[in-house]
Order: sequence, then C-alpha cells, then structure tokens
Amino acid sequence: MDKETKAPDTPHLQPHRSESHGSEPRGSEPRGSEPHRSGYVAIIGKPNAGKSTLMNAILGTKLSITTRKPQTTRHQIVGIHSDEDSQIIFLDTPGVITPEYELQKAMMASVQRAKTDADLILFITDPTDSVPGDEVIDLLRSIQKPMLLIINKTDKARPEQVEALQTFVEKALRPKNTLKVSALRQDGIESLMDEVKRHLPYGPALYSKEDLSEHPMRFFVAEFIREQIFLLFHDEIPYSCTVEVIRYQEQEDLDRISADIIVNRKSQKGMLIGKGGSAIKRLGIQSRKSIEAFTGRQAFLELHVKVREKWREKEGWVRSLGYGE
Ligand SMILES: Nc1nc2c(ncn2[C@@H]2O[C@H](COP(=O)(O)OP(=O)(O)OP(=O)(O)O)[C@@H](O)[C@H]2O)c(=O)[nH]1
Ligand SMILES: [Mg+2]
Repeated sequence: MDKETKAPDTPHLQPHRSESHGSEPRGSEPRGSEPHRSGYVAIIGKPNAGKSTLMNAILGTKLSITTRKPQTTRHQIVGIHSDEDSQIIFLDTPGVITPEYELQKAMMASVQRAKTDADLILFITDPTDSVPGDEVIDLLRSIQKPMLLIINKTDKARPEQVEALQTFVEKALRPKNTLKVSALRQDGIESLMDEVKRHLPYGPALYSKEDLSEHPMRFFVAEFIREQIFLLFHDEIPYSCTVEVIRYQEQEDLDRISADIIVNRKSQKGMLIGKGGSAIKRLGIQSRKSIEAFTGRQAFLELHVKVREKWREKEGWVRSLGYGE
C-alpha cells in the first residue's frame, strides 16, 4: 500500500474525546518543562483549492476524499495530529460557495461551524484558479481569529500567479503569515506545521494521542463510495448522489457492508446501474478496493440504488441523510 491509501496501523476512529491529559488550563503559559499546545485548526477555501489533500498530507493518511471535481467534501471532517508536545485537531471543510439548494446550505453550515470552533484558520488558495471572490473574502473577514494564508499547488503554479494571489489576499485579509506548499507533493508541510503550532494556545491534549479522527468507520465507508461516484460518473450524477451505509458488520475474516446510493431523480437510477449492471459493478469493485486499502481488511460490499425525488432540495431529507449535523 502506498502512503496515500495506507490505513493507519491502529486506526482510532470512534468518538473518544478524553477528559484531559494534562493539568494546565488551556491558553495559559505552562509551568514546568515541556510546554504542550493544543487547538482546533479550520481549513477553509474555495472548492478544489486542495483542502482535503492538505489535511491528508499533514496526517500522512487518506482520511478525507479528494477528486478533481469541485464540491467533493460535504461535511466537516476531523483529522487529529498528535506528537509529543502538541495535539492539533484539523477541520477539513466544504469549499466556500453561495448555496443554491438545501444540501449546499448544509455544507456551508459546516464551514460556519468550523470557523466558530477554530483557534486558527488556514485559508488555502490555488494560484492557478481565479482570485477568491467576495463570498470567500467576506466570510474570512468575518472571522475574528488568527489566520494563515496557505498558497497551495506551487508545483504547477507560475511564480507570477503566486505573487499576484499573495498580493491580493495579503491586502484584503492581512494574514499573520503566508506559507507556500504543494499538498500533492507534500512540500512545505513541515514549515507549515511549525507555524501552525506557534499560533496555538498552550493546553493539554483534548483526545487520546492515538486518535486519528472521531467519525465512525461507516462514515468513511460512505465517503469512499461517494469518492468513486465522483471519479466514475460525470455531469450532474456525482452532485445528485449520496451514500448511506445500511449495514457494517465486522466478521472475523471480512467486513460485510451494505450501502444504498440515493439519487435525486428516477432517470439517474439507470445511469448508475448501467447496461446490464456494468456501471454499478465497476463502482462496487472500485469502492471495495478503496475501503480495503483504508481498513486493511477484506470487505464484501453490496450496493443498492434508491430514488428519493429531489432529496438535495429538501431540508428533511438532507438532514436525515446526515448533512449539516
Ligand atoms: N498540482 C497540484 N494539485 C493539487 C494540489 N493539491 C491538491 N491538488 C489537486 O486539486 C484537486 C482538488 O483537491 P481536493 O483536496 O479535493 O480539494 P478541496 O479543496 O478539498 O475540494 P472540495 O472538497 O471540492 O472543496 C485534486 O485533483 C487534487 O489532486 C497540489 O499541491 N498540486
Ligand atoms: Mg475537500
């Protein structure tokens, strides 16, 4: 398994918020030897800027799904980085957009929640894209928290693109500092982490130091299936689907998983299934492989397609399908 898809040796993914692992109150200068820092860091930016790729690069494991298509991430994804003298809880978020339907409203609610929870904001930008629009700048201006500007994709951006973006954002938002990285190539991550730590309050670990996230395994399974839908289907299909894991049963030799793919319109069901079931078969194989790469265990995966007319537009459905929680 390569680094991108390597499942952590001992994945601690279940909720496991510990009471406190130290005696110092958060924020105060510690007495004694090793000062320990902890805090929440929200990763915010336009769709496709590389937020999820950055979080995965920091954690050294693929926790958050990433694709070339914008609006891949729909939830706030928690990724915990612990070392001897710090614990940093990263919050990956959906890309900032002006929402048009209920699902997008729920996505933006999770950005708002992350910005409220955060001690520090990483504003991640793509110099090869147009400069951030008013909806992004206004949202960041409304946050009264320290902010670092992260210029991503330095492996493919031209120096003049980087400079133009840096000048524009530094003038608009006055970040504490600007760092240049390539999340994809994992360049600049160490300096970024040093800078992040410097801006976090002193305090004890908030989770067990072995924890990597707080979402249950079935959440990740649904995300990996959704990622494959983004990769294998085109046009409106990825944006019309969601995935619900109906059964996740760990057996001794393999995990038995049953999931529903929910589509927005009846006509989309046929597209997902494909001629003679070919499309859903391919989706099943690809999804199973990525789930197995994450868990390090064999899986048996069963997929069914269900129609929920206009679920994306209906608040009740959007909520009951797990968005905006
Ligand atoms: N060349 C290059 N591509 C990158 C880099 N970081 C991310 N990408 C690519 O940019 C695309 C989007 O990456 P994501 O991490 O999914 O972006 P995101 O900001 O999480 O996107 P949303 O969840 O849709 O808002 C993917 O194809 C990544 O491989 C980078 O440093 N260099
Ligand atoms: Mg993302």
